[in-house]
Amino acid sequence: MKYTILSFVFTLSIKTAAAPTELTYRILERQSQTLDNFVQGLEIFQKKLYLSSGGYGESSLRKYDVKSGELELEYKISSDIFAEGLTIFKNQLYLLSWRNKRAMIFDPRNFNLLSNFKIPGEGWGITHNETHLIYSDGTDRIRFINPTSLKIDRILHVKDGKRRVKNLNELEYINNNIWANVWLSNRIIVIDPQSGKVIAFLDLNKIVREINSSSTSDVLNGIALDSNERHIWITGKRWPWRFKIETSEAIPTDIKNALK
Ligand SMILES: [Ca+2]
Repeated sequence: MKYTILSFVFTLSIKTAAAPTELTYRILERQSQTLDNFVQGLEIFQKKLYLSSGGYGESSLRKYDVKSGELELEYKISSDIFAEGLTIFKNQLYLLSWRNKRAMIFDPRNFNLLSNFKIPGEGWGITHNETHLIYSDGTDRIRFINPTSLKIDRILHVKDGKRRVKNLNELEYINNNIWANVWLSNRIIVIDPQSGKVIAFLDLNKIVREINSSSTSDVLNGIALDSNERHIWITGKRWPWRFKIETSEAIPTDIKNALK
Protein backbone atom coordinates (compact mmCIF):
# COMPACT_ATOMS: atom_id res chain seq x y z
CA MET A 1 0.00 0.00 0.00
CA LYS A 2 2.77 2.37 1.01
CA TYR A 3 4.64 1.45 -2.16
CA THR A 4 1.55 2.12 -4.29
CA ILE A 5 1.12 5.60 -2.85
CA LEU A 6 4.80 6.39 -3.28
CA SER A 7 4.81 5.18 -6.82
CA PHE A 8 1.68 7.24 -7.57
CA VAL A 9 3.30 10.39 -6.15
CA PHE A 10 6.46 9.69 -8.11
CA THR A 11 4.54 9.23 -11.38
CA LEU A 12 2.62 12.44 -10.74
CA SER A 13 5.77 14.46 -10.09
CA ILE A 14 7.36 13.12 -13.27
CA LYS A 15 4.32 14.19 -15.22
CA THR A 16 4.09 17.70 -13.80
CA ALA A 17 7.85 18.27 -14.19
CA ALA A 18 8.02 16.67 -17.63
CA ALA A 19 11.05 17.54 -19.67
CA PRO A 20 10.57 19.39 -22.96
CA THR A 21 9.69 17.15 -25.90
CA GLU A 22 12.42 16.65 -28.50
CA LEU A 23 11.22 17.41 -32.01
CA THR A 24 12.82 15.64 -34.93
CA TYR A 25 13.53 17.05 -38.38
CA ARG A 26 14.76 16.23 -41.86
CA ILE A 27 16.47 18.52 -44.33
CA LEU A 28 14.35 19.29 -47.40
CA GLU A 29 16.59 21.78 -49.15
CA ARG A 30 19.72 23.87 -48.74
CA GLN A 31 20.55 27.22 -50.30
CA SER A 32 23.98 28.80 -50.45
CA GLN A 33 24.46 31.99 -48.47
CA THR A 34 27.33 34.46 -48.74
CA LEU A 35 29.50 34.69 -45.64
CA ASP A 36 28.88 38.43 -45.27
CA ASN A 37 25.44 37.50 -43.90
CA PHE A 38 26.03 38.03 -40.20
CA VAL A 39 22.48 36.80 -39.62
CA GLN A 40 20.53 38.49 -36.83
CA GLY A 41 16.97 38.25 -38.14
CA LEU A 42 15.21 35.97 -40.62
CA GLU A 43 11.59 35.97 -41.79
CA ILE A 44 9.55 35.06 -44.86
CA PHE A 45 6.85 37.40 -46.10
CA GLN A 46 4.99 37.01 -49.41
CA LYS A 47 7.50 34.51 -50.84
CA LYS A 48 10.50 36.70 -50.05
CA LEU A 49 13.07 35.95 -47.37
CA TYR A 50 14.05 38.99 -45.32
CA LEU A 51 17.39 38.88 -43.55
CA SER A 52 19.04 41.42 -41.27
CA SER A 53 22.81 41.33 -41.05
CA GLY A 54 24.64 42.86 -38.07
CA GLY A 55 27.91 44.56 -37.20
CA TYR A 56 28.92 48.24 -36.87
CA GLY A 57 29.59 49.72 -40.29
CA GLU A 58 28.35 46.59 -42.06
CA SER A 59 24.71 46.17 -41.02
CA SER A 60 22.13 45.75 -43.74
CA LEU A 61 18.66 44.60 -44.64
CA ARG A 62 18.42 42.06 -47.45
CA LYS A 63 15.58 40.60 -49.44
CA TYR A 64 15.97 37.25 -51.21
CA ASP A 65 13.59 35.34 -53.42
CA VAL A 66 12.66 32.22 -51.42
CA LYS A 67 12.51 29.93 -54.43
CA SER A 68 15.66 30.97 -56.28
CA GLY A 69 17.62 32.20 -53.26
CA GLU A 70 18.74 35.27 -55.25
CA LEU A 71 19.37 38.61 -53.61
CA GLU A 72 16.81 41.16 -54.86
CA LEU A 73 17.27 44.20 -52.66
CA GLU A 74 19.76 45.48 -50.09
CA TYR A 75 19.76 48.50 -47.79
CA LYS A 76 22.83 49.58 -45.83
CA ILE A 77 22.10 50.58 -42.25
CA SER A 78 23.77 53.67 -40.74
CA SER A 79 27.27 52.73 -39.50
CA ASP A 80 26.54 53.66 -35.88
CA ILE A 81 23.82 51.01 -35.69
CA PHE A 82 24.30 47.27 -35.16
CA ALA A 83 21.20 45.75 -36.77
CA GLU A 84 19.50 42.94 -34.90
CA GLY A 85 16.24 41.01 -35.44
CA LEU A 86 13.47 41.86 -37.87
CA THR A 87 9.80 41.07 -38.36
CA ILE A 88 7.07 42.15 -40.77
CA PHE A 89 3.72 43.01 -39.21
CA LYS A 90 0.80 44.58 -41.09
CA ASN A 91 3.04 45.44 -44.06
CA GLN A 92 5.66 47.19 -41.97
CA LEU A 93 9.14 45.87 -41.34
CA TYR A 94 10.41 46.32 -37.77
CA LEU A 95 14.17 46.18 -37.23
CA LEU A 96 15.81 46.19 -33.80
CA SER A 97 19.11 47.84 -33.00
CA TRP A 98 21.41 46.09 -30.56
CA ARG A 99 22.39 48.94 -28.23
CA ASN A 100 20.91 52.17 -29.64
CA LYS A 101 17.66 51.62 -27.67
CA ARG A 102 15.76 52.13 -30.91
CA ALA A 103 13.69 50.05 -33.28
CA MET A 104 13.20 51.21 -36.87
CA ILE A 105 10.21 50.80 -39.16
CA PHE A 106 10.71 50.25 -42.91
CA ASP A 107 8.52 49.71 -45.93
CA PRO A 108 9.35 46.06 -46.81
CA ARG A 109 8.74 46.69 -50.54
CA ASN A 110 11.56 49.20 -51.04
CA PHE A 111 13.30 49.43 -47.61
CA ASN A 112 12.35 53.10 -47.23
CA LEU A 113 12.86 54.10 -43.60
CA LEU A 114 9.49 55.28 -42.26
CA SER A 115 10.09 55.98 -38.56
CA ASN A 116 11.66 54.73 -35.37
CA PHE A 117 10.72 54.31 -31.73
CA LYS A 118 12.35 53.81 -28.36
CA ILE A 119 12.91 50.44 -26.68
CA PRO A 120 14.11 50.21 -23.07
CA GLY A 121 17.39 48.34 -23.55
CA GLU A 122 19.13 45.97 -25.93
CA GLY A 123 17.34 44.44 -28.90
CA TRP A 124 18.14 40.88 -30.03
CA GLY A 125 15.35 38.94 -31.78
CA ILE A 126 11.85 39.94 -32.85
CA THR A 127 8.70 38.26 -34.17
CA HIS A 128 4.97 38.86 -33.81
CA ASN A 129 1.65 37.14 -33.19
CA GLU A 130 -1.72 38.49 -34.32
CA THR A 131 -1.74 41.32 -31.79
CA HIS A 132 1.78 42.10 -30.60
CA LEU A 133 5.39 42.53 -31.61
CA ILE A 134 7.42 40.10 -29.50
CA TYR A 135 11.12 40.63 -28.83
CA SER A 136 14.09 39.34 -26.85
CA ASP A 137 17.00 41.28 -25.32
CA GLY A 138 19.57 38.56 -24.61
CA THR A 139 18.21 37.78 -21.14
CA ASP A 140 15.37 35.39 -20.21
CA ARG A 141 12.86 38.16 -20.92
CA ILE A 142 10.50 38.34 -23.87
CA ARG A 143 8.52 41.57 -24.23
CA PHE A 144 5.18 42.05 -25.96
CA ILE A 145 4.90 45.47 -27.64
CA ASN A 146 1.53 46.93 -28.53
CA PRO A 147 2.01 47.94 -32.20
CA THR A 148 -0.38 50.90 -31.91
CA SER A 149 0.94 52.56 -28.75
CA LEU A 150 4.47 51.06 -29.15
CA LYS A 151 4.39 50.51 -25.37
CA ILE A 152 5.23 47.22 -23.63
CA ASP A 153 2.08 45.39 -22.57
CA ARG A 154 3.63 42.28 -21.04
CA ILE A 155 6.96 40.68 -20.08
CA LEU A 156 7.44 36.91 -20.14
CA HIS A 157 10.25 35.10 -18.30
CA VAL A 158 11.38 31.91 -20.02
CA LYS A 159 12.07 28.81 -17.93
CA ASP A 160 13.16 25.27 -18.64
CA GLY A 161 11.82 23.51 -15.54
CA LYS A 162 13.00 25.81 -12.75
CA ARG A 163 16.00 27.14 -14.68
CA ARG A 164 15.76 30.54 -16.34
CA VAL A 165 16.81 30.41 -19.98
CA LYS A 166 19.00 33.38 -20.82
CA ASN A 167 20.59 34.54 -24.11
CA LEU A 168 17.30 34.35 -26.00
CA ASN A 169 18.06 35.50 -29.52
CA GLU A 170 16.29 35.20 -32.91
CA LEU A 171 12.57 34.42 -32.65
CA GLU A 172 9.74 33.06 -34.77
CA TYR A 173 6.08 32.65 -33.90
CA ILE A 174 5.04 29.19 -35.10
CA ASN A 175 1.80 27.34 -34.41
CA ASN A 176 0.90 29.55 -31.41
CA ASN A 177 4.29 29.12 -29.75
CA ILE A 178 7.47 31.17 -29.71
CA TRP A 179 10.49 29.43 -31.24
CA ALA A 180 13.83 30.85 -30.14
CA ASN A 181 17.50 30.56 -30.84
CA VAL A 182 19.56 30.60 -27.68
CA TRP A 183 22.89 32.33 -28.26
CA LEU A 184 25.80 29.82 -28.22
CA SER A 185 23.42 26.85 -28.19
CA ASN A 186 22.82 24.33 -30.96
CA ARG A 187 19.21 23.97 -29.90
CA ILE A 188 16.11 25.88 -30.91
CA ILE A 189 13.61 25.97 -28.06
CA VAL A 190 9.81 26.15 -28.25
CA ILE A 191 8.24 28.41 -25.62
CA ASP A 192 4.66 28.50 -24.42
CA PRO A 193 3.71 32.20 -24.81
CA GLN A 194 1.40 32.21 -21.76
CA SER A 195 3.56 30.50 -19.12
CA GLY A 196 7.05 31.05 -20.54
CA LYS A 197 7.80 27.34 -20.17
CA VAL A 198 10.03 25.57 -22.66
CA ILE A 199 7.75 22.84 -23.99
CA ALA A 200 9.89 21.38 -26.77
CA PHE A 201 13.24 21.70 -28.51
CA LEU A 202 15.00 20.92 -31.73
CA ASP A 203 18.60 19.71 -31.52
CA LEU A 204 20.54 20.94 -34.57
CA ASN A 205 23.94 19.75 -33.40
CA LYS A 206 24.41 17.60 -36.49
CA ILE A 207 23.94 20.51 -38.91
CA VAL A 208 26.12 22.82 -36.78
CA ARG A 209 28.95 20.26 -36.77
CA GLU A 210 28.79 19.94 -40.54
CA ILE A 211 28.91 23.74 -40.96
CA ASN A 212 31.75 24.20 -38.49
CA SER A 213 33.86 21.51 -40.13
CA SER A 214 33.77 23.27 -43.50
CA SER A 215 33.99 26.98 -42.66
CA THR A 216 34.88 29.55 -40.02
CA SER A 217 31.23 30.18 -39.30
CA ASP A 218 29.65 31.59 -36.16
CA VAL A 219 26.69 30.36 -34.09
CA LEU A 220 23.28 28.99 -35.04
CA ASN A 221 20.88 31.93 -35.52
CA GLY A 222 17.85 32.51 -37.72
CA ILE A 223 14.42 30.88 -37.86
CA ALA A 224 11.87 31.63 -40.58
CA LEU A 225 8.57 29.87 -41.10
CA ASP A 226 7.82 28.96 -44.71
CA SER A 227 4.24 28.86 -46.02
CA ASN A 228 3.77 25.34 -44.60
CA GLU A 229 3.46 25.14 -40.76
CA ARG A 230 6.14 22.44 -40.50
CA HIS A 231 8.59 23.84 -43.03
CA ILE A 232 11.14 26.10 -41.43
CA TRP A 233 14.30 27.78 -42.69
CA ILE A 234 17.19 27.84 -40.27
CA THR A 235 20.69 29.27 -40.56
CA GLY A 236 23.53 30.82 -38.57
CA LYS A 237 25.82 33.82 -38.44
CA ARG A 238 28.17 33.79 -41.43
CA TRP A 239 26.97 30.36 -42.46
CA PRO A 240 27.59 29.26 -46.05
CA TRP A 241 24.14 27.66 -46.15
CA ARG A 242 20.61 28.09 -44.99
CA PHE A 243 18.48 24.97 -44.61
CA LYS A 244 14.83 24.28 -45.15
CA ILE A 245 13.78 21.60 -42.69
CA GLU A 246 10.59 19.73 -41.97
CA THR A 247 9.96 19.20 -38.28
CA SER A 248 8.01 16.43 -36.59
CA GLU A 249 4.35 16.94 -35.72
CA ALA A 250 3.35 19.99 -33.73
CA ILE A 251 3.24 19.32 -30.01
CA PRO A 252 0.04 17.47 -29.06
CA THR A 253 -2.38 19.64 -27.08
CA ASP A 254 -2.60 17.18 -24.15
CA ILE A 255 1.15 17.31 -23.58
CA LYS A 256 1.07 21.09 -23.80
CA ASN A 257 -1.79 21.30 -21.28
CA ALA A 258 -0.07 18.88 -18.88
CA LEU A 259 2.92 21.19 -18.79
CA LYS A 260 0.94 24.27 -17.79
CA1 LIG B 1 12.56 34.91 -37.34
